[in-house]
Amino acid sequence: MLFIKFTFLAAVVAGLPSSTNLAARQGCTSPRLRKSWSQATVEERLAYLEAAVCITKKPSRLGMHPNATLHDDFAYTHAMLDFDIHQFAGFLPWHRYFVMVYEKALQDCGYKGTAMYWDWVADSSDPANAAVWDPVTGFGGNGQGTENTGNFAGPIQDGPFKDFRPLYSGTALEQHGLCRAWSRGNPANDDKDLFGHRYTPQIVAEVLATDSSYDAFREALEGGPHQAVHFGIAIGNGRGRIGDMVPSSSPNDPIFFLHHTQVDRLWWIWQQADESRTNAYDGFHRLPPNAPEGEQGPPVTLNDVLAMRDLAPDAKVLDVMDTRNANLCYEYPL
Ligand SMILES: *[C@@H]1O[C@H](CO)[C@@H](O)[C@H](O)[C@H]1NC(C)=O
Ligand SMILES: [Cu+2]
Repeated sequence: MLFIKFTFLAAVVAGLPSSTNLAARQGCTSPRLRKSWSQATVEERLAYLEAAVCITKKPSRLGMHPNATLHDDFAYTHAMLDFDIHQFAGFLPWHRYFVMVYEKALQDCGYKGTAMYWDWVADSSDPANAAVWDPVTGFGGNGQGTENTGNFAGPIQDGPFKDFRPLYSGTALEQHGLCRAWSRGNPANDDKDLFGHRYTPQIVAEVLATDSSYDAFREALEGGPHQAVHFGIAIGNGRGRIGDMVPSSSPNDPIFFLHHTQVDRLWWIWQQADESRTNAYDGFHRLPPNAPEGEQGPPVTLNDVLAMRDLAPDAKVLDVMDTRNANLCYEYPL
Protein backbone atom coordinates (compact mmCIF):
# COMPACT_ATOMS: atom_id res chain seq x y z
CA MET A 1 0.00 0.00 0.00
CA LEU A 2 2.77 2.38 1.00
CA PHE A 3 4.68 1.47 -2.15
CA ILE A 4 1.64 2.19 -4.31
CA LYS A 5 1.26 5.58 -2.61
CA PHE A 6 4.93 6.32 -3.17
CA THR A 7 4.91 5.43 -6.86
CA PHE A 8 1.75 7.46 -7.32
CA LEU A 9 3.49 10.52 -5.93
CA ALA A 10 6.70 9.74 -7.81
CA ALA A 11 4.78 9.55 -11.07
CA VAL A 12 3.17 12.90 -10.41
CA VAL A 13 6.45 14.52 -9.42
CA ALA A 14 8.27 12.96 -12.39
CA GLY A 15 5.66 14.44 -14.68
CA LEU A 16 6.22 17.75 -16.33
CA PRO A 17 5.59 20.71 -14.05
CA SER A 18 2.50 22.64 -14.98
CA SER A 19 4.50 25.46 -16.57
CA THR A 20 5.67 22.91 -19.14
CA ASN A 21 2.06 21.84 -19.62
CA LEU A 22 1.27 25.42 -20.45
CA ALA A 23 4.10 25.52 -22.99
CA ALA A 24 2.87 22.30 -24.60
CA ARG A 25 -0.57 23.86 -24.86
CA GLN A 26 0.66 26.83 -26.85
CA GLY A 27 0.20 24.97 -30.14
CA CYS A 28 -3.43 24.31 -29.22
CA THR A 29 -5.30 27.60 -29.08
CA SER A 30 -8.76 26.30 -29.98
CA PRO A 31 -9.22 22.67 -28.91
CA ARG A 32 -11.85 20.81 -30.88
CA LEU A 33 -14.94 19.60 -29.09
CA ARG A 34 -15.75 15.91 -29.36
CA LYS A 35 -19.50 15.44 -29.44
CA SER A 36 -21.93 12.87 -28.17
CA TRP A 37 -23.46 10.88 -31.04
CA SER A 38 -26.97 11.66 -29.87
CA GLN A 39 -26.21 15.40 -29.67
CA ALA A 40 -24.65 15.63 -33.14
CA THR A 41 -26.75 16.76 -36.09
CA VAL A 42 -27.97 14.23 -38.65
CA GLU A 43 -25.54 15.73 -41.17
CA GLU A 44 -22.64 15.28 -38.74
CA ARG A 45 -23.61 11.67 -38.06
CA LEU A 46 -23.92 10.87 -41.76
CA ALA A 47 -20.56 12.48 -42.49
CA TYR A 48 -18.95 10.36 -39.76
CA LEU A 49 -20.59 7.18 -41.08
CA GLU A 50 -19.52 7.89 -44.63
CA ALA A 51 -15.89 8.19 -43.52
CA ALA A 52 -16.16 5.10 -41.28
CA VAL A 53 -17.42 3.08 -44.27
CA CYS A 54 -14.56 4.53 -46.34
CA ILE A 55 -12.08 3.07 -43.82
CA THR A 56 -13.62 -0.40 -44.34
CA LYS A 57 -12.91 -0.10 -48.07
CA LYS A 58 -9.45 1.46 -48.09
CA PRO A 59 -6.41 -0.73 -48.70
CA SER A 60 -4.54 -2.04 -45.69
CA ARG A 61 -1.46 -0.19 -44.46
CA LEU A 62 -0.04 -3.32 -42.89
CA GLY A 63 -0.35 -5.51 -45.98
CA MET A 64 -0.89 -8.64 -43.89
CA HIS A 65 -3.36 -10.25 -46.31
CA PRO A 66 -4.81 -9.45 -49.76
CA ASN A 67 -8.35 -9.27 -48.28
CA ALA A 68 -7.37 -6.83 -45.51
CA THR A 69 -8.68 -3.26 -45.41
CA LEU A 70 -7.53 -0.30 -43.36
CA HIS A 71 -10.31 -1.11 -40.88
CA ASP A 72 -8.91 -4.64 -40.48
CA ASP A 73 -5.54 -3.06 -39.62
CA PHE A 74 -7.11 -1.48 -36.54
CA ALA A 75 -8.57 -4.78 -35.34
CA TYR A 76 -5.37 -6.69 -36.10
CA THR A 77 -3.09 -4.18 -34.35
CA HIS A 78 -5.33 -4.16 -31.27
CA ALA A 79 -5.40 -7.98 -31.21
CA MET A 80 -1.61 -8.29 -31.68
CA LEU A 81 -1.03 -5.99 -28.72
CA ASP A 82 -3.82 -7.41 -26.55
CA PHE A 83 -1.61 -8.39 -23.60
CA ASP A 84 0.34 -5.09 -23.70
CA ILE A 85 -2.64 -2.72 -23.67
CA HIS A 86 -5.21 -4.17 -21.27
CA GLN A 87 -5.59 -4.79 -17.54
CA PHE A 88 -2.89 -2.40 -16.43
CA ALA A 89 -2.23 1.35 -16.32
CA GLY A 90 -1.44 1.60 -20.03
CA PHE A 91 -5.03 0.76 -21.00
CA LEU A 92 -6.23 4.37 -20.94
CA PRO A 93 -3.35 6.16 -22.71
CA TRP A 94 -3.01 3.45 -25.37
CA HIS A 95 -6.70 3.56 -26.25
CA ARG A 96 -6.66 7.38 -26.19
CA TYR A 97 -3.92 7.29 -28.82
CA PHE A 98 -5.68 4.50 -30.79
CA VAL A 99 -8.89 6.58 -31.05
CA MET A 100 -6.74 9.50 -32.20
CA VAL A 101 -5.21 7.38 -34.98
CA TYR A 102 -8.72 6.32 -36.05
CA GLU A 103 -9.94 9.93 -35.96
CA LYS A 104 -7.07 10.86 -38.32
CA ALA A 105 -8.07 7.98 -40.62
CA LEU A 106 -11.65 9.34 -40.70
CA GLN A 107 -10.25 12.74 -41.64
CA ASP A 108 -8.10 11.14 -44.37
CA CYS A 109 -11.43 9.92 -45.77
CA GLY A 110 -12.65 13.51 -46.07
CA TYR A 111 -14.36 13.82 -42.68
CA LYS A 112 -14.12 17.32 -41.21
CA GLY A 113 -15.37 16.52 -37.70
CA THR A 114 -13.91 14.80 -34.64
CA ALA A 115 -14.28 11.43 -32.97
CA MET A 116 -17.69 11.10 -31.29
CA TYR A 117 -18.75 9.18 -28.21
CA TRP A 118 -21.66 6.95 -27.30
CA ASP A 119 -22.76 8.21 -23.90
CA TRP A 120 -23.92 4.81 -22.66
CA VAL A 121 -24.33 6.22 -19.15
CA ALA A 122 -27.15 8.44 -20.43
CA ASP A 123 -28.65 5.47 -22.32
CA SER A 124 -28.14 2.88 -19.58
CA SER A 125 -31.84 2.52 -18.73
CA ASP A 126 -32.64 1.52 -22.33
CA PRO A 127 -29.42 0.87 -24.27
CA ALA A 128 -31.15 -1.15 -27.00
CA ASN A 129 -32.95 1.97 -28.19
CA ALA A 130 -29.89 4.24 -28.24
CA ALA A 131 -29.44 6.55 -31.23
CA VAL A 132 -26.18 4.78 -32.15
CA TRP A 133 -28.15 1.72 -33.35
CA ASP A 134 -30.25 3.59 -35.89
CA PRO A 135 -30.15 1.83 -39.30
CA VAL A 136 -29.69 5.12 -41.19
CA THR A 137 -28.15 7.68 -38.82
CA GLY A 138 -26.31 5.08 -36.74
CA PHE A 139 -24.38 1.80 -36.87
CA GLY A 140 -27.32 -0.57 -37.40
CA GLY A 141 -28.77 -2.82 -34.73
CA ASN A 142 -28.44 -6.27 -33.24
CA GLY A 143 -27.31 -9.33 -35.17
CA GLN A 144 -29.72 -12.13 -35.99
CA GLY A 145 -29.53 -15.89 -36.04
CA THR A 146 -26.47 -18.10 -36.03
CA GLU A 147 -25.52 -17.79 -39.67
CA ASN A 148 -21.78 -17.46 -39.24
CA THR A 149 -19.80 -20.45 -38.12
CA GLY A 150 -16.50 -20.40 -36.28
CA ASN A 151 -16.23 -18.02 -33.37
CA PHE A 152 -19.03 -15.65 -34.36
CA ALA A 153 -22.79 -15.72 -34.60
CA GLY A 154 -25.46 -13.20 -35.49
CA PRO A 155 -24.48 -11.06 -38.48
CA ILE A 156 -26.06 -7.60 -38.38
CA GLN A 157 -29.05 -7.07 -40.67
CA ASP A 158 -29.12 -3.33 -41.30
CA GLY A 159 -27.10 -0.13 -41.26
CA PRO A 160 -24.07 1.09 -43.21
CA PHE A 161 -21.89 -1.87 -42.14
CA LYS A 162 -24.31 -4.63 -43.17
CA ASP A 163 -22.01 -5.79 -45.98
CA PHE A 164 -18.73 -5.23 -44.13
CA ARG A 165 -16.85 -8.50 -43.63
CA PRO A 166 -14.10 -8.18 -40.99
CA LEU A 167 -11.12 -10.41 -41.76
CA TYR A 168 -9.90 -11.33 -38.29
CA SER A 169 -10.99 -13.15 -35.19
CA GLY A 170 -8.29 -12.16 -32.74
CA THR A 171 -5.21 -12.41 -34.97
CA ALA A 172 -6.54 -15.45 -36.86
CA LEU A 173 -7.98 -15.21 -40.38
CA GLU A 174 -11.74 -15.76 -40.21
CA GLN A 175 -13.60 -13.48 -42.60
CA HIS A 176 -17.21 -13.11 -41.46
CA GLY A 177 -20.20 -10.78 -41.48
CA LEU A 178 -20.01 -8.20 -38.67
CA CYS A 179 -21.75 -9.82 -35.69
CA ARG A 180 -23.58 -8.45 -32.69
CA ALA A 181 -25.19 -10.55 -30.02
CA TRP A 182 -26.82 -8.26 -27.51
CA SER A 183 -27.13 -9.84 -24.12
CA ARG A 184 -30.89 -9.78 -24.35
CA GLY A 185 -30.69 -12.00 -27.44
CA ASN A 186 -31.38 -14.86 -25.08
CA PRO A 187 -34.86 -14.74 -23.51
CA ALA A 188 -33.31 -16.04 -20.28
CA ASN A 189 -31.06 -12.99 -20.24
CA ASP A 190 -33.74 -10.38 -20.83
CA ASP A 191 -33.10 -8.79 -17.47
CA LYS A 192 -29.55 -7.91 -18.56
CA ASP A 193 -30.50 -5.84 -21.59
CA LEU A 194 -27.00 -4.96 -22.87
CA PHE A 195 -25.83 -5.01 -19.25
CA GLY A 196 -27.20 -1.48 -18.79
CA HIS A 197 -27.52 -2.13 -15.06
CA ARG A 198 -23.70 -2.17 -14.87
CA TYR A 199 -23.13 1.32 -16.27
CA THR A 200 -25.84 3.39 -14.62
CA PRO A 201 -25.18 7.03 -13.62
CA GLN A 202 -24.78 5.91 -9.98
CA ILE A 203 -22.18 3.25 -10.83
CA VAL A 204 -20.21 5.57 -13.10
CA ALA A 205 -20.31 8.35 -10.49
CA GLU A 206 -18.70 5.91 -8.04
CA VAL A 207 -15.99 5.08 -10.58
CA LEU A 208 -15.33 8.78 -11.14
CA ALA A 209 -15.09 9.33 -7.39
CA THR A 210 -12.06 6.98 -7.16
CA ASP A 211 -9.29 9.16 -5.77
CA SER A 212 -6.81 6.74 -4.21
CA SER A 213 -4.66 6.55 -7.36
CA TYR A 214 -4.77 6.76 -11.14
CA ASP A 215 -4.51 3.00 -11.43
CA ALA A 216 -7.38 2.38 -9.01
CA PHE A 217 -9.52 4.61 -11.22
CA ARG A 218 -8.31 2.84 -14.38
CA GLU A 219 -9.14 -0.56 -12.94
CA ALA A 220 -12.60 0.52 -11.78
CA LEU A 221 -13.36 1.89 -15.24
CA GLU A 222 -11.79 -0.87 -17.32
CA GLY A 223 -13.07 -3.83 -15.31
CA GLY A 224 -16.46 -2.21 -14.62
CA PRO A 225 -18.48 -0.17 -17.11
CA HIS A 226 -15.99 -0.51 -19.99
CA GLN A 227 -16.13 -4.28 -19.91
CA ALA A 228 -19.88 -4.41 -19.32
CA VAL A 229 -20.52 -2.46 -22.55
CA HIS A 230 -18.35 -4.88 -24.57
CA PHE A 231 -20.20 -7.85 -23.10
CA GLY A 232 -23.61 -6.22 -23.42
CA ILE A 233 -23.13 -5.81 -27.16
CA ALA A 234 -21.64 -9.18 -27.89
CA ILE A 235 -21.86 -11.90 -25.25
CA GLY A 236 -25.19 -12.95 -26.70
CA ASN A 237 -26.84 -16.24 -26.01
CA GLY A 238 -23.98 -17.77 -24.10
CA ARG A 239 -23.66 -20.75 -26.45
CA GLY A 240 -19.99 -20.11 -27.10
CA ARG A 241 -20.47 -17.98 -30.20
CA ILE A 242 -20.33 -14.27 -29.84
CA GLY A 243 -20.39 -10.88 -31.55
CA ASP A 244 -17.34 -8.95 -32.67
CA MET A 245 -17.16 -6.66 -29.63
CA VAL A 246 -15.80 -9.39 -27.34
CA PRO A 247 -12.64 -10.95 -28.86
CA SER A 248 -9.35 -9.03 -28.94
CA SER A 249 -10.30 -8.02 -32.51
CA SER A 250 -13.19 -5.95 -31.04
CA PRO A 251 -12.32 -2.89 -33.20
CA ASN A 252 -13.91 -4.99 -35.98
CA ASP A 253 -17.15 -3.34 -34.86
CA PRO A 254 -17.03 0.40 -35.69
CA ILE A 255 -19.07 1.07 -32.51
CA PHE A 256 -15.82 0.19 -30.67
CA PHE A 257 -14.49 3.68 -31.40
CA LEU A 258 -17.56 5.45 -29.99
CA HIS A 259 -17.36 3.22 -26.94
CA HIS A 260 -13.69 4.01 -26.41
CA THR A 261 -14.18 7.71 -27.00
CA GLN A 262 -16.67 7.57 -24.13
CA VAL A 263 -14.11 5.70 -21.99
CA ASP A 264 -11.61 8.41 -22.92
CA ARG A 265 -14.13 11.09 -21.97
CA LEU A 266 -14.66 9.55 -18.53
CA TRP A 267 -10.89 9.56 -17.96
CA TRP A 268 -10.83 13.21 -19.13
CA ILE A 269 -13.61 14.08 -16.67
CA TRP A 270 -11.63 12.36 -13.90
CA GLN A 271 -8.53 14.35 -14.93
CA GLN A 272 -10.46 17.64 -14.89
CA ALA A 273 -11.37 17.21 -11.24
CA ASP A 274 -7.86 18.14 -10.04
CA GLU A 275 -4.93 19.73 -11.85
CA SER A 276 -2.51 17.16 -10.42
CA ARG A 277 -4.37 14.45 -12.33
CA THR A 278 -3.27 15.74 -15.75
CA ASN A 279 -0.07 13.73 -15.43
CA ALA A 280 -1.21 11.26 -12.75
CA TYR A 281 0.06 7.87 -13.88
CA ASP A 282 0.99 4.90 -11.69
CA GLY A 283 0.71 1.14 -11.39
CA PHE A 284 2.72 -1.80 -12.67
CA HIS A 285 3.38 -3.52 -15.95
CA ARG A 286 1.92 -6.96 -16.45
CA LEU A 287 4.13 -10.02 -16.40
CA PRO A 288 3.60 -12.87 -18.88
CA PRO A 289 0.91 -15.37 -17.85
CA ASN A 290 3.58 -17.97 -16.92
CA ALA A 291 5.21 -15.65 -14.33
CA PRO A 292 5.07 -16.83 -10.70
CA GLU A 293 1.76 -15.94 -9.08
CA GLY A 294 1.70 -12.69 -7.14
CA GLU A 295 4.73 -11.18 -8.86
CA GLN A 296 4.37 -7.76 -10.45
CA GLY A 297 6.12 -6.16 -13.36
CA PRO A 298 8.14 -2.96 -13.03
CA PRO A 299 6.32 0.30 -12.21
CA VAL A 300 4.91 2.19 -15.18
CA THR A 301 6.33 5.58 -16.11
CA LEU A 302 5.24 8.51 -18.25
CA ASN A 303 8.07 7.60 -20.64
CA ASP A 304 6.57 4.20 -21.44
CA VAL A 305 6.06 3.65 -25.16
CA LEU A 306 2.59 3.31 -26.70
CA ALA A 307 3.26 0.92 -29.56
CA MET A 308 1.17 1.13 -32.73
CA ARG A 309 3.26 -1.30 -34.80
CA ASP A 310 2.92 -0.39 -38.48
CA LEU A 311 -0.43 1.37 -38.10
CA ALA A 312 1.03 4.66 -36.84
CA PRO A 313 4.23 5.95 -35.21
CA ASP A 314 4.75 4.96 -31.59
CA ALA A 315 4.00 7.59 -28.95
CA LYS A 316 4.83 8.00 -25.26
CA VAL A 317 2.33 7.99 -22.42
CA LEU A 318 3.31 11.58 -21.65
CA ASP A 319 2.33 12.62 -25.19
CA VAL A 320 -1.32 11.78 -24.52
CA MET A 321 -1.88 12.70 -20.88
CA ASP A 322 -3.07 16.23 -21.62
CA THR A 323 -5.76 16.41 -24.33
CA ARG A 324 -5.06 20.14 -24.54
CA ASN A 325 -1.53 19.64 -25.86
CA ALA A 326 -0.65 20.41 -29.47
CA ASN A 327 -0.72 16.74 -30.58
CA LEU A 328 -4.22 16.00 -29.32
CA CYS A 329 -5.91 19.39 -28.88
CA TYR A 330 -9.45 18.34 -28.07
CA GLU A 331 -11.93 18.54 -25.22
CA TYR A 332 -15.28 17.15 -24.21
CA PRO A 333 -18.32 19.08 -23.04
CA LEU A 334 -18.31 19.28 -19.25
C1 LIG B 1 -10.77 -13.42 -49.31
O1 LIG B 1 -11.85 -12.98 -50.12
C2 LIG B 1 -12.30 -13.93 -51.04
C3 LIG B 1 -13.35 -13.23 -51.92
O2 LIG B 1 -14.38 -12.69 -51.16
C4 LIG B 1 -12.87 -15.12 -50.28
O3 LIG B 1 -13.33 -16.11 -51.18
C5 LIG B 1 -11.77 -15.71 -49.39
O4 LIG B 1 -12.29 -16.75 -48.60
C6 LIG B 1 -11.18 -14.63 -48.50
N1 LIG B 1 -10.06 -15.15 -47.77
C7 LIG B 1 -10.04 -15.21 -46.42
C8 LIG B 1 -8.78 -15.75 -45.81
O5 LIG B 1 -10.95 -14.88 -45.73
CU1 LIG C 1 -8.87 -2.62 -26.12
